[in-house]
Amino acid sequence: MTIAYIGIGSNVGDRTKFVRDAVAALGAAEDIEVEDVSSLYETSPLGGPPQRSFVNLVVKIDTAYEPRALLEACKLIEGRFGREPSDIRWGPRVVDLDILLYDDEKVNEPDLEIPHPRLRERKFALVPLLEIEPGITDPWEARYSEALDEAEGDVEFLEGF
Ligand code: PH2
Ligand code: MG
Ligand code: MG
Repeated sequence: MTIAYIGIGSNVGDRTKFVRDAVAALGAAEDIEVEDVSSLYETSPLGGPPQRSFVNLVVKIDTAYEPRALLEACKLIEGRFGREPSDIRWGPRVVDLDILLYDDEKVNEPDLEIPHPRLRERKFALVPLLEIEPGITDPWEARYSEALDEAEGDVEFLEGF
């Protein structure tokens, strides 16, 4: 089993219900155990067209899936929420599940990069990650807390999980 962190976001419809249901769907997957969940945050949209603010959170999981199988599990969950693979990049989405970290592994493939390549730049991912894991480092041992000052976006506490 391996510890991994998944970032979840929604900016369509009942955003808090969608992110909560996505956490439940992760936990229901055969080879995933949910270890911890951050609070829910309301966050300003980064990138893409003008769009509604997001609700974001981060989930810590323990998983028997290899990174590729974990990506497939995340995509399957997105599909069940009605998300189409062709949705506009960085556009509005019912639910988005992104692998942020997978133990201290590095993956560099066209459709799968771990650590998530924009994690250091995005407060909507960093703030919930650091809430559950204040001292967390990347695979090169650099602390994510040091990226917070220069990261982008506005993040407001919304409610506990
Ligand atoms: N996801 C994106 C692009 N921009 N902005 C916020 N605040 N939260 C997100 O989850 C988000 C985003 C691409 O997946
Ligand atoms: Mg995303
Ligand atoms: Mg995604």
